[in-house]
Amino acid sequence: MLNLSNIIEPFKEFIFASGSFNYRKMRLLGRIPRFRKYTPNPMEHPTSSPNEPISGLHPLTFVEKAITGLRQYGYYDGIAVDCTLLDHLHEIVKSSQFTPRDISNHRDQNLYNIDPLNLQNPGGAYLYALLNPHLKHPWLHSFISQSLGPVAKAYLNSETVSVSSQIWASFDDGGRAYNPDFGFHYDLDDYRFLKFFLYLSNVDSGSGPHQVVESSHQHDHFFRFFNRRLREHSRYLDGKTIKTFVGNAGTCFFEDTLCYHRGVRPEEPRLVFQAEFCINDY
Ligand SMILES: O=C(O)CCC(=O)C(=O)O
Repeated sequence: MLNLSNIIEPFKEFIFASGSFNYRKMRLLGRIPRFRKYTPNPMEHPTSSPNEPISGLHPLTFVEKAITGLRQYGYYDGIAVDCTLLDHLHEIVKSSQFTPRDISNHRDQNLYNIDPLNLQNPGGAYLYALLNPHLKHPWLHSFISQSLGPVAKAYLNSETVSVSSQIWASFDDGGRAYNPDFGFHYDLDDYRFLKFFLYLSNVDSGSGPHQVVESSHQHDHFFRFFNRRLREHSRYLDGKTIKTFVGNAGTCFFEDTLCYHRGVRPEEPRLVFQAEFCINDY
């Protein structure tokens, strides 16, 4: 059902959101499939293939399978990463300092250490993040560009992609924290974009697993235009297939987060690495 706040939300964001005019324009027009297709840098025939396939998957098969899964379901999880990658990422976590990121509490300016093998909340926040670790760690940069980049370029149909990355740890918030990402929503980070998630800790149903509404990037475009965030118990979800990603550290997947998705409110700790590919750099 459409109410007034749904109707004005896309336009309110265009007028009042922060960011450049082009960014705000994208946040409005990116809701419309036609604009997502006909944007700058289209490349009809992507040519590159990964130099370092993830865990021995044949590069071309891997890219093709990933693209097919992403187009059809909005995600691809037929991937295994090897222990070396996990160890490297744990080393980064150990040697870095994390910033508290609670949306409702900006007061804490301290930096915190996180032990990836013994996740304990180091402060008073429930969420801590490390932004763009690939800029400080060249091997992570090359893993992203060589192993993940070919999937991104092929899926986004663009030879040039901009990359960002983050690692975040979430902890039990006692049911109190405000975070709109606990509810189903879709992202508007660019006209076309793609995310890769890699769990750095074991994740079960209590650790705030990631969920995605399968194929929701493909359908219901009119509804989607006015409903970037779903209400709790939205009737839109009736009859939809929701995929919940649980698994041991090393579980990973690509996702087009134009699909409705969320991270469930956590009761147990979770540590996640994410890389994001966009076709523009705003
Ligand atoms: O915590 C999660 O799994 C959800 C993250 C999310 O909403 C996003 O990356 O857009």
